[in-house]
Amino acid sequence: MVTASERGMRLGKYEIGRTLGEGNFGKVKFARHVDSGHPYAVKILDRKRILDLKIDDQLKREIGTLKLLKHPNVVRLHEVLASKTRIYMVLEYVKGGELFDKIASKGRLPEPEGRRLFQQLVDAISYCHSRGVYHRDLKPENILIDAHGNIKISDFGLSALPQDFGSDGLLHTTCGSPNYIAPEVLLNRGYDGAMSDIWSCGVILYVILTGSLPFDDRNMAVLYQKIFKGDYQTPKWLSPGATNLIRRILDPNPKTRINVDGIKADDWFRKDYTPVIIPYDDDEDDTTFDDAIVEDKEPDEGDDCGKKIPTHINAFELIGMSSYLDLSGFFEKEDVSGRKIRFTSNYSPKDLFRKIEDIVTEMGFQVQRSHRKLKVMQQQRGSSSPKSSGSLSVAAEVFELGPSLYVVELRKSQGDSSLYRQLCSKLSGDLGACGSHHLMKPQALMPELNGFEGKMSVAAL
Ligand code: ISQ
Repeated sequence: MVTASERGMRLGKYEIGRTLGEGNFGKVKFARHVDSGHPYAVKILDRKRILDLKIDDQLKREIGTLKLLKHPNVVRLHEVLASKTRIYMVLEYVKGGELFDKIASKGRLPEPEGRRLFQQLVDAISYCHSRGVYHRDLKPENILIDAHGNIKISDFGLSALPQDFGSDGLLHTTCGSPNYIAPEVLLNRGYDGAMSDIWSCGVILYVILTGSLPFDDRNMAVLYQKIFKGDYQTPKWLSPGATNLIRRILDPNPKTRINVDGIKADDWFRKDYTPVIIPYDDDEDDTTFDDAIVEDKEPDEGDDCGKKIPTHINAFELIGMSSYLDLSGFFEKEDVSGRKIRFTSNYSPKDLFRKIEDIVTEMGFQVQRSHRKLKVMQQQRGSSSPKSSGSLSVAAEVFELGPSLYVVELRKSQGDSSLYRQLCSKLSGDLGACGSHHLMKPQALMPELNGFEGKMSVAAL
């Protein structure tokens, strides 16, 4: 439904309509080009948040790469616009909805239909990987179905933004829904983006063909164990070809896991396979890709209205002009997964909570301890008024994966995202498992140690 505030909102040459979804990094709204009448989807990013995370350069690079991705099974980025406060990614509009909804309503797909979609998925990731772009958050919600029943992958490249490449050149991450995440990603010790995307494709193939998740459990520790072990069941009725390919993909060891070329050579995969032909790129779109500054007349963006900004300034030059940093709300609406950080640790839960207390104290917070709670406060420099305070409330949960291997999950329930981010990097840096241990051999979980939970409140006054 189009709400009153959205109706008639203009963004340059686009009329903005209803909200299509809320994914990682922001809301996506329907838009129509006023001259051509062509439909688009517009992803709205908050510029302050991007600055605060110091990912403006990275976003610039990602967008530069995303503009070059032109594959029939990847949602196309048409144009990037910016206002004073926001960045707008004008994307191809995909009409059919999410693959997730299709499976949820119709159940598993017949094998030939599932194979056709999987072939498109593999074609798309193979194309993006060959251009150095990794998805890292592949799941049915990111896979849209167009009006012809073909897949279109959204959010390619974007989920890598808030994380860093470590000094080992591998991606390091901590977020995301675990069901689709490769074991090496959950272990957060650096991973190959291509191989972890392949794992997610294997989970998706399983979901498409069976209608259920290969790895699932209400108990997070058990879920992690299953993922680390590659412990899943295949229904007896699934064809041997599909069973075999899924087994080769859901190999917990990324070094022995089948790669894209292996998948493309697989007999089950090759049945009725017509590789996608990439349309000839006449570069027509590139000439209109100049990042443009727009005035958006969204009612809640009064500060943008009425200001004439020259359209020839690159949107990212404008971002660079601002030095004001404010992380507030970065994860709140748009990046739900950003509220949650996971890392593995070799410290025991008791030591973890003690060390968390030590670290936040060292960071200048005052800690008040109560039953299963740490309340931490800090006097901000130059601030005496409670009005300028930031506060943070974080729940910390520790799951045992095996002897001396734990997953720490930090979840911000409310408060200052800048503080939260600082805290998360410090805690995961200081307490995270070092690369010296190997993937733990699965052990029986000790129920009394399983699923520790504590709460930590941090407030900067
Ligand atoms: C394109 N069309 C519809 C919905 C979308 C959601 C996210 C990204 C692109 C989209």
